[in-house]
Amino acid sequence: MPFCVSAFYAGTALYWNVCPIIGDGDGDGHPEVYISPPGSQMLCLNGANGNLKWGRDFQSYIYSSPALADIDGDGKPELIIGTNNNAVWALNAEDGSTSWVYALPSNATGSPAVADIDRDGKAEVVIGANNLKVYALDYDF
Ligand SMILES: [Ca+2]
Ligand SMILES: [Ca+2]
Ligand SMILES: [Ca+2]
Repeated sequence: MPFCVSAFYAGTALYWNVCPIIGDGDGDGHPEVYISPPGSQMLCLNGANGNLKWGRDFQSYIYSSPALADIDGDGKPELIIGTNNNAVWALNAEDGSTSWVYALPSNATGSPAVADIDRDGKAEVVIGANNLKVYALDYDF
């Protein structure tokens, strides 16, 4: 069952709403929890005990809930997020290192979705931005 973390200003205005994603990002057969708490960090937690496996600060707000998928076809999942400094990141889900980063013309405030939308056998990353446009990124850019 999906769950999200919401933060509110004093009163009722929504301040932040992010949803973690759970999956086996390092291939050891045990799930990790990937979440960006309010701020600029992405955290990978041990799904069994909540211990931090890795964390990374993007120096920019993350309003984006992450996606976990093998977008380059190497058998290992990438963690995909958008950041408020106009970037879409694909991270090595095992250690948080950068696989690639793509610059958008606007803040990547949406949450990415991954699917093979052109049916070429390779996944695209689709994400909405603050300029009210939706971008589909091909891995082979
Ligand atoms: Ca794991
Ligand atoms: Ca991969
Ligand atoms: Ca495709």
